[in-house]
Amino acid sequence: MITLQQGDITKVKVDAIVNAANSSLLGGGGVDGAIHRAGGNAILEACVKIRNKQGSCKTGEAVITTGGNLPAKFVIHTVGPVWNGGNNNEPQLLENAYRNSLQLAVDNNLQSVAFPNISTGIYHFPKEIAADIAVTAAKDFLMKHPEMDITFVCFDKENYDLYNALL
Ligand code: AR6
Repeated sequence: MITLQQGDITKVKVDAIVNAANSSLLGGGGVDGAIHRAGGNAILEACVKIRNKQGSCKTGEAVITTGGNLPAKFVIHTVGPVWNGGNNNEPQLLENAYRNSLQLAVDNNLQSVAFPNISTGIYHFPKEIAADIAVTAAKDFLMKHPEMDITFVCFDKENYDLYNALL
């Protein structure tokens, strides 16, 4: 099942929300900043532990932490690509970010996952291409895992309208 809503992902009560993080995992602006602010220090502490163990999180990969004070139980931190013209594997890396986040949810026996529009803010990925990649990745994943509930949480109306047309 795929659900679409417009709003703030930090308010969404699902098993895991996905964070559009950077490879440092130490927080930043945009949705990353909002998630760390709303979820509290437990999330950052968990990120620091992961970094100490594995180093940074590569683009397209994902890690999981507690949701801290969020209504969501967990946060899956993934790193989308910075848009750099489109000939630097950006589409594949964005698809990897969605797919690896969903796989990590399944590996942790989670059923409901909410995504922001990864890479379409500070990382400047064109929204229309990104929406197509996100929806295609979600539909592909649901073929193998029909029990999953995937929600797209769009912050801005432009993204909401793009997803609405695709879904
Ligand atoms: N809920 C849902 N979506 C949000 C929220 C929110 N509270 N706040 C922003 N968005 P961005 P990126 C949307 O810039 O492009 C950070 O500094 C926003 O409108 O958060 O992947 C990281 O640390 C946009 O559609 O992430 C990285 O350094 C989408 O979330 C870098 O930004 C993603 O925008 C990652 O850049």
